Amino acid sequence: MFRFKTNLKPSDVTPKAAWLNRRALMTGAGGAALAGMLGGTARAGLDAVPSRYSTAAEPNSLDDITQYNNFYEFGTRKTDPARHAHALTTDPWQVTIDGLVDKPGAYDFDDLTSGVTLEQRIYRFRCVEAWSMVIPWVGFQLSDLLDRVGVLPEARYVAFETLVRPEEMPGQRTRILDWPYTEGLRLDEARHPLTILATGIYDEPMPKQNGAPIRLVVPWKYGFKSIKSIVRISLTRDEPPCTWNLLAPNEYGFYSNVNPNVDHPRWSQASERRIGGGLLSSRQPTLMFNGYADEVAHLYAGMDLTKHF
Ligand SMILES: Nc1nc2c(c(=O)[nH]1)N[C@H]1C(S)=C(S)[C@@H](COP(=O)(O)O)O[C@H]1N2
Ligand SMILES: [Mo]
Repeated sequence: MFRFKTNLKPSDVTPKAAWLNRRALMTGAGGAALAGMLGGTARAGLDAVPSRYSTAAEPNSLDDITQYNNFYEFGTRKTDPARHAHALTTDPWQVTIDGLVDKPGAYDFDDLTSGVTLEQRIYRFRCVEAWSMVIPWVGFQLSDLLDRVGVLPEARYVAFETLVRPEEMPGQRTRILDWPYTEGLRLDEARHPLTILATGIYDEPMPKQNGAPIRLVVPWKYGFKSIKSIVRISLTRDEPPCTWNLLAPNEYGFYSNVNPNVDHPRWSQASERRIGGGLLSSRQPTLMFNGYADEVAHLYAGMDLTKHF
């Protein structure tokens, strides 16, 4: 059985309904008084206040988040991952960390996650296809892991690889992509506090269709940078190969920062469709760096973002 190790008390990450109710309560008039009356429950709720990096935007439902996915290892339709990912074996799971590090090795998932503080990070998530969601990830900063394995001074990039297991991943029995799916970040992007390795959503271990047991989340970049089901992390001197960038470099840049002013060659990036049932579904303007400009714009100071898209 897959075991989910967390340092959070169960009360810290609550199911959506309870969390939303509590938040409404806390922000409503008289919320403080009510919270006092509710005693233990309300106290636990205070512990669950989103981290300073969380958005106040309304999270999507677990249904939205787990039924509309991109995970080409399981097929190219949005419904394929939910249909096929249950077959993926995620325990045991090892992540090889190699390249320019002090402590290379094959690390068990449990070793990677034991002793780390898991946080709830409610992030906007913007796919390059111009749809978006708000997702309450559970995870830890990639920088914590980099510190633990010790990055050598020559390292300038971090490369990531997804599992290759065609027996369990039907999409990998086709040549739609060149497997393994790979991605990469500049080291300063990888070390940025917004960059996390996520191991859950809401209070659940990572659903398989979302990249169990561990995936990257870089909220200011288009979704394809947030590589799923990671089995290798390498510290490199040179810019690593990235699946979509190699496939169509004029369409998908190495950086792929969300940018409403730089259109995809085949569609506008100025706005996005927020996934959500019924009336919640809406068209909205896309924000520079997906709304994280205050935190990350300095990483790209002086760069021509139309050239380094
Ligand atoms: N290994 C792997 N990682 C991947 C993908 C993929 O096909 N394979 N798709 C990417 C794309 S295009 C997006 S938008 C997000 C979708 O994440 P979600 O399904 O959890 O919303 O995963 C990204 N990570
Ligand atoms: Mo995407």
